[in-house]
Amino acid sequence: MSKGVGVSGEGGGKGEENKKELLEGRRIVIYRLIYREEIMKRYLAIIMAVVFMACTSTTEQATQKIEDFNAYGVSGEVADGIREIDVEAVKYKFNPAIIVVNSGERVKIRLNSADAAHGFAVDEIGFDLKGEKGMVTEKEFTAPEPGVYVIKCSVYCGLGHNNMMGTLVVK
Ligand SMILES: [Cu+2]
Repeated sequence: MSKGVGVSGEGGGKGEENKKELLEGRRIVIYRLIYREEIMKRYLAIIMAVVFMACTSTTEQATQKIEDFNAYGVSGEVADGIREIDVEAVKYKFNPAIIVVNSGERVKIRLNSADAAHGFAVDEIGFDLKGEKGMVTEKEFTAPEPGVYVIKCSVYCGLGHNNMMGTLVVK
């Protein structure tokens, strides 16, 4: 009888130990989860910092001043009140890469997509002229407020596509 009690007592002790072990184990699991979360947070912070830096670098590019282009004359020729500008698009650049117009005037872009399908887009003013390989396409817009605007290729044309950019200077 007493032996039995002893055994059951022992058993109870083991049970307690098991419980402790279980609790320890749970605590370790929780610590690991927290630790993992900390690492994830750190990764997230790093990713956000990189994205932020990438964003600020692109804005820097767009915040060039009109004065930086004083040496450039107005592009193209005016015919019937419309400034017509010929632009050639070839992997991976626009020629000319810098286009200068006067604010408020009507502008026609004639895009020669020489070697592949390209596009000529100025996102800030919602302008997008797409071109097919070996073809000339044209589209007009009214030159916006004076400023420096980014021209981008708007048709995927290969590995250098994302770097195919030009500058629209509105004086
Ligand atoms: Cu492209």
